[in-house]
Amino acid sequence: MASYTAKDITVLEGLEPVRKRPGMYIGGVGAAGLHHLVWEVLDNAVDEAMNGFATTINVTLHEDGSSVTIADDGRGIPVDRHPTTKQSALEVIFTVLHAGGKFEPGSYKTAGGLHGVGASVVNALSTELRASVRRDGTLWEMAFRRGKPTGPLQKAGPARGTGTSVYFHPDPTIFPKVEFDPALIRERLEIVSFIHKGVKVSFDCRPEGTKDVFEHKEGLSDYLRKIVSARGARVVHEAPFVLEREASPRLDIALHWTESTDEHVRSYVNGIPTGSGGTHENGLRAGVGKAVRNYIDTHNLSPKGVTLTAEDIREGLTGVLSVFIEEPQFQGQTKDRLNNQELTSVVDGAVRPALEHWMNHNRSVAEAIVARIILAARAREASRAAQAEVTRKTATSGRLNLPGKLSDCTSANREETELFVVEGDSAGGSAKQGRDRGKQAILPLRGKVMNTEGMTLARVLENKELADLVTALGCGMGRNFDLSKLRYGRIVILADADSDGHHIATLLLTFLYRHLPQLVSAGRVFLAQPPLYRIDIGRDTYWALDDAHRDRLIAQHAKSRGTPEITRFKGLGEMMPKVLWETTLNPRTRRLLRVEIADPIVTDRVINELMGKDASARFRFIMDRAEDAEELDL
Ligand code: 0RA
Repeated sequence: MASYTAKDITVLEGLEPVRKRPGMYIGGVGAAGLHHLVWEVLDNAVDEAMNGFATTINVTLHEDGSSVTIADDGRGIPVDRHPTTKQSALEVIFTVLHAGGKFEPGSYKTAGGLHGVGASVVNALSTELRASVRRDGTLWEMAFRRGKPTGPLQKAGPARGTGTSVYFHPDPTIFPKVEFDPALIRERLEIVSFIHKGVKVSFDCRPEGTKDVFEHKEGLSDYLRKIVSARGARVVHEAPFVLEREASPRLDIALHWTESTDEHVRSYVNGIPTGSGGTHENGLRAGVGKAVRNYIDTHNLSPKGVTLTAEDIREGLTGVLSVFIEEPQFQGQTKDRLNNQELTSVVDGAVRPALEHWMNHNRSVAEAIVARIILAARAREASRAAQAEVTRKTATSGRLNLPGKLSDCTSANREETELFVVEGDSAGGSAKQGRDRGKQAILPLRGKVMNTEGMTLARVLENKELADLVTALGCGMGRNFDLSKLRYGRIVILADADSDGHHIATLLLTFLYRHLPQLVSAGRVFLAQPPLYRIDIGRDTYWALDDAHRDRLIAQHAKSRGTPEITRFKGLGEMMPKVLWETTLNPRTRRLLRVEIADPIVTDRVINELMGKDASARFRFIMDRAEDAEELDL
C-alpha cells in the first residue's frame, strides 16, 4: 500500500449513538471505560509504530489528572480533503463512527482489536479534544467539543518532521469520575514497550511529578526476565527460548523453565492482555508439550517407572505470548479470552518445530529442562503414593508422634536447628552426648537403610527407619509435602568415614533425592565429614578425613616436629563424644558438605544405574556430587 488518503475512508454514521449509549462502545463509564479512551488513542499511535512509521510515543497525564495527551512521531494523520464530503481525513477520523477503514482489506492493520472503535468515540465522549498534526512542513490543528468541530482544520504554523498529538478531556457528564490512574497507565505503557521492541514510550505524569521512559531492545524476552525475577524463581537455563514470527499472523514468544512449581504464562492479542487465555495459549501448551516429548523420545531420555504428563512438562514454565490478528474474537465474562479457533494450530504449528530445533541445538539446556520435568513427574508420583499413607496416619493420630529414639533439640527456632541422621546405635550414643542439645537433634538409624531406588512411596514407608525419619522431619511427603512444616533447618547425614558408612550415606541420599527432592533442592541436606584418622604430632592434634588428607597433613607438619602418631577410627561409636563434637558437630570447627543437584539428569541416570551395583562405585558418585557442592564455612 503506497499511501492511504481520504478517499479510502468509509463513511458509516455520526456520533450521537456513542453519547447515548457509551457502554456499547467502551464497555461502561466506570474507571475501565474511562481508561479505555486512553488505550484507544494509544492504539492508534502504537499502530504507527508497529508499522514502522513511528519510533517514539509520549504520553502526558496533565496536572488536573483528568486530561491526557498522546503524541507520536509517525506520518501524521492525513489532512487532505475527501473527494465527495470535502472534509479532511482528520476530521472524518475524529467525527465519523467506524471511520478509518480498520478491518477492511488493504487497509492498515490495527493494534486495537478489542477497541477498534476509533478516535471518534474518544472525541464524542470528551468535552475537549485537540488534534495536532505535523506533516509536509506544516503544523495543523483542529479542535472539537463533545465530538463536534469548534473550528476548521487550520494551519497553525511551520513544523519540522512528522507526527500526531491528541489531547483530550473526558466528559464529566458521561463519566461520573474523571480521574486517571497513573499506575494503570504506566503499566500499560511498559507492556507496550515490551510487546513492540525498540519503540520508546515515555510517560510524563504531572500529578505525581514523575517521568518514565520505557524502551526494550529485546522485547518479550526482556519482559520475561522481569517476570521471572519478580517471581523470585530460579531458572533452569540461562537464555530463554525466543520465537519471533513476522509473517501474518505476527507471533512473539519467550519461554523460560524455572524451579517454581507452577506454570505462569501471560498472553496478549493485538497488545491487549488475555488474562483468561484462550485458543492462542492452548496452541502454545500443545506445541511445547509435543516439542518436549519429541525431544525426549528422539534422545531416549524417557525415565523409568514414571510417565510424564503434560503438567509435568510445563511445571515451572514461565512465558509470554503475543499475537497480532486481524479480527480477534473475545469471549468470557471479562472478554479476555481469545476464541479464534484457527489460532490454536497456528501457534502450535509455529512453536513445536522451533522449540524442538532450539532444544536440539542447545543440548545441555535441553537436558536440564528434561531433568526438571522428570523431577516434577517423580515428585508427583511420590505425592500420590504418600497421599494414602498420610491420610491413614492422620486418621489414627491427630498429632505428630515423634519416634522414641529421636533425641530432639530444645530450640523451637527451626533455622538454627539441625537433625543429624546417624548410622548405628553406638554412634548415636556418642553423638547424643557430644552434641549441642539446644540446636542439634539426633536420630540414630539401626542397621542398613534399604535401597529405595524404584520403590513406591507406600513400600518405602513400610520401612520403620525411613518412616521414623519422615516423621521426625515433620514436612510430610509427596503431595502432602510442606516445606514450612519441616522441623529442622538442616538435615545432616552423619555416617562413618569407611565404606560401610559411605554405603549408608548413599542409600539415605537416594531416598532423599527420590522421595523428598524438595529438601535437596531447597539446599537443606548436608553430609557431615567425620575424620577417619587422628594424627598427633608433638603437642598438636590433627584430624584427617581420608588417606590423602592424612598424608598431606603429615607432609605439612611432621618434618619439623617429629614422628606422627596415627590412630584410625573404626567407627563413630569409638570416638569420644568430645572428639566427635570438636571434629564433626561443632559449627565453629567442622565442615559440612551441602548436597546439591548440580546436574539432575546425570544424577537421575547415575542413581538408576548404580543402585544395585557395588557400594564403592556408589560412593564415588556421591563424593563426586559432593565436590560439586558448595562447601560451607561455618
Ligand atoms: C491514516 C493514514 C495514515 C496515518 C494515520 C491514519 C495515522 C493515524 C494516527 C493516529 C495517531 N497517530 C497516527 N498516525 C498516523 C497514513 C497517511 C500517509 O500515507 O502518510
